[in-house]
Amino acid sequence: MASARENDIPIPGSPSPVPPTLEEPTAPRRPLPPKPDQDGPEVRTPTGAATDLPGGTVAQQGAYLTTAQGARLPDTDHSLKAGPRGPVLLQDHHLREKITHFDHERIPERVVHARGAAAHGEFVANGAAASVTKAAFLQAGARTRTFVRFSTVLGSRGSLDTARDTRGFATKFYTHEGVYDLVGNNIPVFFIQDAIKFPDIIHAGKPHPDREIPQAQSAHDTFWDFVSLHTEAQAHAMWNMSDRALPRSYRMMQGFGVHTFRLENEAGETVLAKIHWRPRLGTHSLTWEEAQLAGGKDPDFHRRDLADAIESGALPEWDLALQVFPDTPEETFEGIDLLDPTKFVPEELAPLQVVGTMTLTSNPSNFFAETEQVAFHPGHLVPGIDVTNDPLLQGRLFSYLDTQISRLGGPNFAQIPINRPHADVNDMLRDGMHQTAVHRGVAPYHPNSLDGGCPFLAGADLGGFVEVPAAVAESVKERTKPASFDDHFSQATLFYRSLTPIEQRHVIEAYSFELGKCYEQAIKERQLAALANIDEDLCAQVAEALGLPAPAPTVDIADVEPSPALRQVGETWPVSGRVVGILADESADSAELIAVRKALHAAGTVPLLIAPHGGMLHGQPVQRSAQTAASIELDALLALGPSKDPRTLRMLDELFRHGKVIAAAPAASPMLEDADIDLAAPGIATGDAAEAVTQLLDLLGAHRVWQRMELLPV
Ligand code: HDD
Repeated sequence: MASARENDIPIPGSPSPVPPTLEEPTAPRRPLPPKPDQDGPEVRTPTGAATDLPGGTVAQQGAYLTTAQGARLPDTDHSLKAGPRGPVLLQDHHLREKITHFDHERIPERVVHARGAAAHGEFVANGAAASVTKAAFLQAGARTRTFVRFSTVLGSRGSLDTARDTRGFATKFYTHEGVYDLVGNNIPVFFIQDAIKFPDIIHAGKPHPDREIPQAQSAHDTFWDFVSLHTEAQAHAMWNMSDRALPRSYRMMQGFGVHTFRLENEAGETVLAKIHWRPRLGTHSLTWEEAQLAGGKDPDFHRRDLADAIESGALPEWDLALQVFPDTPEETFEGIDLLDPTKFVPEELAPLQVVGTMTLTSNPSNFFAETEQVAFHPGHLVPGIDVTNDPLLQGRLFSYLDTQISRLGGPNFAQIPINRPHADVNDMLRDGMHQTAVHRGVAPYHPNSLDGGCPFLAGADLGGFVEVPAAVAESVKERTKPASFDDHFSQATLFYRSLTPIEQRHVIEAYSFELGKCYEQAIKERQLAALANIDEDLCAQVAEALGLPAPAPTVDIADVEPSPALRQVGETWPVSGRVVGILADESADSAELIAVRKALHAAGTVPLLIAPHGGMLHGQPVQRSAQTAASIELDALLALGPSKDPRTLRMLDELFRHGKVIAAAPAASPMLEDADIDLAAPGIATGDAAEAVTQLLDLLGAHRVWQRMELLPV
């Protein structure tokens, strides 16, 4: 190639057109192998043998940078130009490949549940479910790999974690009978009774289409317009106004399959069942102020919490439990229509029977490959678990498959490593966008003789999924619903009246806030009219906050038997994984500092050392400085030393108002006084450091100092 162009007009001082010398690559280093428990599911051929298809589990091979075609590259920082100051050449294949791929890096976010976080885990069955279902993964001792994705519903992929919202709790069980997906929420009831209304409720909850605000919130006119007009949404809205919509952590959330499912055992007997996840750490929430602070200070609050807890070894655990009902033709239990997804069955009426435990054991290696590309579907079922005619569930059976086709770019999303079954796959689905399997044979049709009749059909005796032959009542085709679906208020009343006074106060504040953010008077009045049919006192208090008259009920308010199991206050729970700040400065006694840190570790909590500056304090690594510490990430604080930093005093004030345990060694007491904290208030532990730690751990079990919160003004 000619390097000098003889006819060029010389430009004084121009650099020589000789290409820059390429630097040697740094010492080759093999990419880190994935952790053993983070491997993608194995790739299986039709005969069941693991293949070595490229791209299965490890995306990077070799130590050198290559093109997508495997050609090694000497430079990826300079595009190919006609001279150092010349235009870029179209022939630069590497530039075009790199930019083109980048241009297409994003896929459409999920239309709902776009923001989420996930982890790998394992489920171990205790065998208690064997009498009601033949599902292999629920038989005694069965161990099954899982992948769980938690999510908010309304916000976009980059929105905050701590929005007031329902949370998704979707679990993929990689069973040897095929994938089973339990695609649930942290609230056991749903907004609507028929899937045909799903686009409506979601359009109402999403940001307004003109300005695309507000993001990830229900405190706006369209949401309350829909909910107040469409009273079947009142029960779910009530849960959303409660602390349930502000989980402290994904690790401290219940999960519900919501619908009633039909289970079948080996003998062909069936029962109806609701499926629950119960967190071993208890069900805990943020306060509304904490949630709002976290939204600004740490929008990744829940994502970080989950990943950090797993990384620190505080592995989250849930028991899987069933509520079992007789499979009667009426499909009701104690007067509750089991096909109505706006209704739940109180635990006092149908106790939860634990059938196994799931532990989340590792974080994803790559967010996009796993958390973003995982595809759940309530129709991914295994023998022993079948659907019912719940009209919401029936519509979901269509929607989830359909949505993956646009979200994941075609019908072959089951071949993406995170979605691959851990069972032999031998389907007759062929070709299509992103086909990565190399199918053999000539006869992907049934019956065939050319491939020896393969693949063969399997009846129930060979582990085939055979739908339960549930009776279908003879009827006429009509767009309607059963009369039992008409009760829209009684379960909202049941939920509200089951709460403790402090939880009820939070509900009143939440309605007042949300409706206070609406502009339309008519919407506020209509929602007050709905509240009047739920609980008159609730309605009166919200009306007062809005400065509106409280309407009278238009129906007889249900006479309910409260369900104490719905309360989040009043019990004690393990403190494992709880975050305890240790506030100290140079004046701290180093032996004491080490001792309290050890004691907090030993109790299973995660201590965070907060010092005036970063770096080290008495040989201990400092995790937060006065500048980076935030009250929202602490479940409790142990103050060993004084501070006059206004940011620390503000943090103390927030901790106090949010009902967090505060323990203070003698040297820290004056600081508490500076922050106007009453040392005699409930949940303030004093004494020497060792004594303060003991008291702190004891108080932490209740999650918050509820007595203090009850005393504080609203
Ligand atoms: Fe849904 C996602 C839970 C009703 C349509 N849904 C989605 C996710 C969860 C739920 C947890 C996120 C899964 C993930 O992490 O990838 N959805 C529920 C529950 C419902 C429910 C518990 C009621 C009991 N959903 C529902 C209806 C429809 C949908 C009635 C449509 C008719 N849901 C979808 C969807 C999504 C989805 C559009 C978006 C992304 C996806 O499916 O994979 O198909």
